[in-house]
Amino acid sequence: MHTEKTITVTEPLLPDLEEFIPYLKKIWESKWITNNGQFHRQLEDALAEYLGIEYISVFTNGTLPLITALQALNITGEVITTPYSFVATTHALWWNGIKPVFVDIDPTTCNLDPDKIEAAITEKTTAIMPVHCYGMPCDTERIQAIADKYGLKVIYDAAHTFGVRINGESILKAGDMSTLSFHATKVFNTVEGGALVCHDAETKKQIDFLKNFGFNGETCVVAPGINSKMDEIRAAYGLLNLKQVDKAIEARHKAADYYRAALRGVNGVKVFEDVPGVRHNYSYFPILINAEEYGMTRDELYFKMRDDNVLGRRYFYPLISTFDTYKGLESSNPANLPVATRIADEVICLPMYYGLTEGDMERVLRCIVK
Ligand code: T4K
Repeated sequence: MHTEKTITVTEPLLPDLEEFIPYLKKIWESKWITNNGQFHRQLEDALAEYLGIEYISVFTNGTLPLITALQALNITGEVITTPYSFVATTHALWWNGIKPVFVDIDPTTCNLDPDKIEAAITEKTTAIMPVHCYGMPCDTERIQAIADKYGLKVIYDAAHTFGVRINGESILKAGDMSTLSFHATKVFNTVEGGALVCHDAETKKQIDFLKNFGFNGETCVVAPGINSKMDEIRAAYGLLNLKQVDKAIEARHKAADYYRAALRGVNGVKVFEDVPGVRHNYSYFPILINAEEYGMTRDELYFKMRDDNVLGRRYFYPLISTFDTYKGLESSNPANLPVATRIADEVICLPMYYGLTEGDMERVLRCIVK
């Protein structure tokens, strides 16, 4: 029987409860609890300022902004995307009747490999939907150059990328649009929540119509919209969490350094290093297990950790391309995706969150370092 507490892959960053009560009182007094209320508006302004961008629309989760971005940009036909992500990325295409075309990933970033994108473009391709996996930046310049050459839109699934900057600039400035997730398991959370980032006022207006059934005013519906508005309680919670997100990222940075110092020399274990010029957010801490060199497979280690009550997660195994809905697609053939297939078989994300102690990390490391 276990005597030590369970260490999960993450724990949510929670606002101070006492500080939250006055916000709830304001909501109760106003009786305005959703539909573009005061805290919803304040959260959009505060996020734009924090993230260093101009136009952001908050949503009720991180999946609906993906679906909405595809609608707002009229994307049809085929879209090039990565199989190495959470399944929501590809589901968003499917829900829009778009065919996903999977392209392999670069082993240094776990993101779409720009060298392999052009070969997958056909006359039906209308967009590229990359993911900044684990918050590691895609090669945005090369992806944009390919998009420009072929007249394609680029929508980044930036669900993992809250607060990531390259040479001081928000990564959310890349592409035509970027989406964020504010799920409980993310660096910044609003319990459930998300956002869609665009680059001009007219597009934001269109997105705001789309997230409110397409309504422009009381009686006019301008487009077949959906309901994905964030309510006032979660917007207020988000305002409070935003105040402590830098502190949380700093704590994650320290934890990442601690893990890396202990794991760098371990045979068969690969850690990912920081990229110069990038402000990382340490949203996940993936390691790769080379079974031959390490002397144990990833799954053997994963279950050994579970036996010690350390719940790492195999994000992102299995690959999206192996799920029933997608496995019949030509691009899902594992021969087309050798790097993604290998990394999905080697990855474990170690526990990583604000509040993770050195004692917790020592317990994690005891499972891995022999
Ligand atoms: N695009 C990408 C690239 C994404 O990664 C995601 C979501 C999306 C799009 C879609 O965004 P959302 O629509 O979800 O906003 C989690 C999350 O549910 C999901 O948001 C996330 N990516 C995905 C990578 O992971 P699970 O099924 O692994 O979560 P779960 O419930 O097993 O939780 C993991 C651990 O977190 C638990 O063992 C303990 C801890 N936890 C979790 C929750 C929910 C808590 O301590 N408290 C909690 O309330 O999917």
